[in-house]
Amino acid sequence: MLKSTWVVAATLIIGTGFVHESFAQTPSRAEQLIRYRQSIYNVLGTNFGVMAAVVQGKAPYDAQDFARRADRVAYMADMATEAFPPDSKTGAPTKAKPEIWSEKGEFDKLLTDMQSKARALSAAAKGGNLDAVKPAFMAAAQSCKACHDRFQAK
Ligand code: ASC
Repeated sequence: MLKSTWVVAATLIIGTGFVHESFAQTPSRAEQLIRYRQSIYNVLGTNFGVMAAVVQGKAPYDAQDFARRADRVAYMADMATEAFPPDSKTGAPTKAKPEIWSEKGEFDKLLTDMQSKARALSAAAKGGNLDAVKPAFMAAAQSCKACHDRFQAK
């Protein structure tokens, strides 16, 4: 084979590899939306989990830290409103059930309830009294569970 033919062949092989790599690194629209949703719930759940340990007596109560985490949870809960666009129903692994979109009225009710319980928890946490915070935390946890039971795949 001519030397130039080898150069062309090598360029094609290497070039094809780059093209494949760039495709692999560009997430689809659905993947981006699902990743966005999972980011919101990851930040929400991680902060809620730290608070849960305090409420269960497994970690010390630091009122300021607890209140800051409650604010984060309320903020993420608010962001969850934009976490379920129709384009994010499928396209990447997700525990979000299709019923979220087919029973949107019911889903929105549970989401709105969770947001309201998260705001109440954040308000209670500003008081700095763990005994007063506990019922607000339990109400928020129950609102998480109500939606997961119905709309989150196991
Ligand atoms: C958590 C967490 C949830 C809720 C829920 C409450 O800590 O990750 O999804 O509490 O389990 O029942």
